[in-house]
Amino acid sequence: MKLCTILTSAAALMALSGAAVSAQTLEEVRERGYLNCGVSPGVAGFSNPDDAGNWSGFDVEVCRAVAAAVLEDPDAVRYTPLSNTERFTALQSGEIDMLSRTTTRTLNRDTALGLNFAPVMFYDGQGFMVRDSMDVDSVSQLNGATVCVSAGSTTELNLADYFEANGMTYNPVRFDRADEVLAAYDANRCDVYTSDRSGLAARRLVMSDPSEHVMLPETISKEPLAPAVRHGDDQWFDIVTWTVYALIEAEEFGITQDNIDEMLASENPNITRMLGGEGSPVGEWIGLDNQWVYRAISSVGNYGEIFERHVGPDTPLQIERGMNALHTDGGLQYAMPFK
Ligand SMILES: N[C@@H](CCC(=O)N[C@@H](CS)C(=O)NCC(=O)O)C(=O)O
Repeated sequence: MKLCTILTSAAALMALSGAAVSAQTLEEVRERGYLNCGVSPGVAGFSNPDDAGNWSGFDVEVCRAVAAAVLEDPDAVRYTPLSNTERFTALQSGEIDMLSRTTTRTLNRDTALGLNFAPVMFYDGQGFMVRDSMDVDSVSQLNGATVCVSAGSTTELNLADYFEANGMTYNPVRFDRADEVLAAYDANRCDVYTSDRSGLAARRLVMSDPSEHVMLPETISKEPLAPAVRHGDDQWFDIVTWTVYALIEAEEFGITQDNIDEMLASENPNITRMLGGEGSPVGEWIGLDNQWVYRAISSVGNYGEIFERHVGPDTPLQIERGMNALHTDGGLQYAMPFK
């Protein structure tokens, strides 16, 4: 049996028992007084602790928005840094209440691993980074290359599929932790570093000399990155799902962290209903108070604000909105209606 099959079967067993761990996540979180959120262990722009241990980033904002919605306090979160290989068992075993961590939604994870995925926060794809000095400008020139890759990721499988499909060979150098992958590539142990394009942009920032490395043009996969919860708790799944939609819907309506109080008096009933204005059913429907959407948005801003603050063109990551633009701007971000 291949190693990945063994890992998948073990995780599937955990998933079956995990579903019974808690169908009452909301109650547990309330009693505990804080949310347990699983994140990446230090990826610039996505989830990074500062010297005082305060976490920030695009993925962290989702945890904060959920904590604001359910606990009335965006700071009521404990962050658990998890590697690619640790993340699913942490969720299945109940160690964390949700995972917000550059995690791709796939069939295997959504079914056999016992997870439910909230809406996609970041549409990404797998890319390749090489040294400029290699004088390579396409993946097609990488036949026989040594490739640094993170274990337990979609990256590993995409890499194998792509090279096989194109009749090329490669030597994989795998590590459990992404910082080991980065260190090995930075130390010249591999010709190539492959990961989600956003992850490569983040990792390049902390290389010894970022200017030495270039991203190849090919994107070889779809990596829809989404928060996840475990199977078996529909209400909790609804809360995380609709908190993400609230952030996107807020951008669609032009509701920002700054203008949200003026928006409460909007003439548009769709806006006042969503923000919990008089007679709004949004709290009753989801099992929270009526201000849960208001608190999520006022705590972290709308989707576009979060994007610009952590990963957008004016940040060190310099990522364009691209597929992550609103559907009205030609992108894929589209919130379901709050009615
Ligand atoms: N999206 C892919 C790849 C995830 C991934 O490798 N993310 C990197 C981004 S650089 C990460 O979080 N690394 C942190 C770590 O594993 O320590 C998946 O879900 O398998």
